[in-house]
Amino acid sequence: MTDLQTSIGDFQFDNVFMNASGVRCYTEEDLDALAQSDAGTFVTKSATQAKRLGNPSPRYARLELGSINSMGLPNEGLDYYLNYALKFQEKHPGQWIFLSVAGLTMEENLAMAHTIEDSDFNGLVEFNLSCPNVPGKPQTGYDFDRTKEVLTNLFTFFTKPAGVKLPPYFDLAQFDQMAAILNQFPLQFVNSINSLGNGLMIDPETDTALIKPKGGFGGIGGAYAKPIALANVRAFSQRLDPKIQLIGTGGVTNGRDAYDLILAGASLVQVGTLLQEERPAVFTRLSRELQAVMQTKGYTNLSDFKGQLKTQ
Ligand code: RRO
Repeated sequence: MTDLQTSIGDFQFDNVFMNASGVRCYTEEDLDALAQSDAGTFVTKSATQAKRLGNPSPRYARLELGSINSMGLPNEGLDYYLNYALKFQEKHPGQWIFLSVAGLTMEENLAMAHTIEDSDFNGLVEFNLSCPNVPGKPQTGYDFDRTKEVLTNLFTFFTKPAGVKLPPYFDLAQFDQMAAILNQFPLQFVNSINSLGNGLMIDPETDTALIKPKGGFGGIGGAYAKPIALANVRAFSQRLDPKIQLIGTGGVTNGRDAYDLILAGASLVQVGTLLQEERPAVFTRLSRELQAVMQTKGYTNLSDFKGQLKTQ
């Protein structure tokens, strides 16, 4: 048997795949479909305290090798996702999900963290420090001092298992600086990467930007992101305290892509653009393809190759 079981800290999952936050996880119906799929777990759409409608449409476009989006953090508000999670955990003891939160200010993040801390939620919390698409709001993850301040304030009171979703970095000094900060906090995981922020694509027929918000600027996902995601997962796995596990997100279009993220050090693999395009049945295909790659290598467990990238 080729086993895709994995874990983050004490949380065990039967399958290494899950959705990337934002993709098919907006409504209860979306979340139920993820729960019923072959994904090992799932994460809710990044929440703000209050419901948000997000940016004007068109705000997502399919591209030749991926996607561009500027959704602008549309979501039903934290209470909606927290209530869903509480109902889910009651119905499915022994299964754990992720709640994603993305406050527009530090105060909002801390307020949401208090709400979760005071609740009976027993899963993991992903603090999204990397939303690229809210006009006038720079990504926290690109401001190292601010990231440290947010985490310092958070961990004065937050005791539930938590991690951060990071933007892609492109300079080795950035990995050094960010890892040095993250290593100071009791994080269970780091999720790399969010979309490649502020790309631009143009419709050749009309010479018009493909999406409407922000003059056409939006986050790029899909195959375009693969080498950047691999490098970010690898760079953090080399720098983070081994207690902080990696979730690899970006550029998965087949089982081999997931295998590569695991080789680079990922303990869970998130699927964004491909899930948007292929719906939750994609987890069945990806699982089969990853198992096939493992079989050709003679591996039966993810631990047989996780983090074992060879270099020349
Ligand atoms: O909602 C979005 O526009 C969005 C978010 Br919060 C994010 O973290 N990443 C992304 O590509 N889009």
